[in-house]
Amino acid sequence: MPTTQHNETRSQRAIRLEDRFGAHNYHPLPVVLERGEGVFLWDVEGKRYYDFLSAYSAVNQGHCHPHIIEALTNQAKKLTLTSRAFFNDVLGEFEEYITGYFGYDKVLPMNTGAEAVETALKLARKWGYEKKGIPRDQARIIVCAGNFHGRTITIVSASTDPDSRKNFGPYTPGIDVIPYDNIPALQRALEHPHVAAFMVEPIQGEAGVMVPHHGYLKEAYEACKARNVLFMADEVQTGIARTGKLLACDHEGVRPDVLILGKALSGGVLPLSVVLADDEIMLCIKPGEHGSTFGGNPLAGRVGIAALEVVKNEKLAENSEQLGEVFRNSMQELVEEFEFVKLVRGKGLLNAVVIEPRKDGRTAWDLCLLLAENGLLAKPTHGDIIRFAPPLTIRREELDACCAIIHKSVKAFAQA
Ligand code: IF1
Repeated sequence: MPTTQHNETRSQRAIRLEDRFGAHNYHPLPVVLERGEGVFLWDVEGKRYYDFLSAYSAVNQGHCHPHIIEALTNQAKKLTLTSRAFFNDVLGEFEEYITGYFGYDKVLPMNTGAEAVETALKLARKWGYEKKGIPRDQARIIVCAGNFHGRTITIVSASTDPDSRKNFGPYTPGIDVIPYDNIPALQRALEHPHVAAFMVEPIQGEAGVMVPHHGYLKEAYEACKARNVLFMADEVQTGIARTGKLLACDHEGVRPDVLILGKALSGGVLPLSVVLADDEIMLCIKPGEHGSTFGGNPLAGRVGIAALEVVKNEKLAENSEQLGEVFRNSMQELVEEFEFVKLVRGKGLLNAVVIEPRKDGRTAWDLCLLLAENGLLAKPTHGDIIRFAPPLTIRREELDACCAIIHKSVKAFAQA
């Protein structure tokens, strides 16, 4: 099978191979990357970019962070996987470290964010039947319109995004959808006696960095407590210092009953996700009732400890808070100067800019192509929203350079 064609670049070859041999479940920007270090990525032609997507907030600690890579390589030479059929010498250490770090009794380790979300849903239902006394198979879970919690059948059963759910039915029952950032709607949904949990993103990432009013999380938490319903926070994208606090819930002093983490829990080095909860909830799952082949493997355990150490040692939450302000102020100048730059919103270094499509049909996608040409990688979501989320290790002078690239690109986009 010929795998090279005459006078094609390395980028063209990589894109051709993916098109021919890979499923077409993504539409990437035409950039082929081969190396990452800190806030930088290099493509196969050697061009350097600032990474302003951070693999959807999985690389908060920067690409290939030396402390994390050292933990990975040291453990990889010793033992990578035992399965949970046996104990290993890392899992207990990781569990003690992460439960102390976030302040919960217990942790259930998984791999992807979706698996952690599914784990939380199963935990909520089990708790609902065995502790709250909900009649068998009658438990309900409340979610918000505009949510993104992953791509399993149950999770897309909760989705309001046609692309995520169309033609994947039949859908999982027992899910109630309410508007985001709407306490009266939540209170009405909580009147149902069989609600086990309310699962919510503290800031909706995929929906376009939708930041609810200050107090929403606290009011929602209290409404749930008044009805003996679990408040479950999906912090897969907003957690691990991304929004300027260790957790987005920390902005309102809310301690979720069930906390879901993923992505940057490993610094983007390998899949690692967890569910954290106290004994009354977590011990509803008994031996043999849930698990996964790779869940709790020693390699992920060492990487997870190292990744969380970096967050603390390098004060990533503080940096995210400070530089997020700088970034939004710089973007606000563009909002004031260009009518097609509608608004900037976000918290910490999770931000989005809304770009109105131009009369000639050019959209946020075309602006992202210009940004890439100018050395900055970002990708639009839902057509007109560009999410800007650099690694939290970014320095002030690097952020200033990136704001200059964005200003330059928007100006060129306006003139084209
Ligand atoms: C894709 C989106 C972001 C998440 C939250 C759970 C998960 C995610 C809040 C599931 C995952 C990823 C999935 C990835 C792109 C990215 C994404 F655009 F899809 F929606 F970040 F906004 N909860 N988000 O954001 O975690 O199973 O992926 O490890 O599917 O294209 P996962």
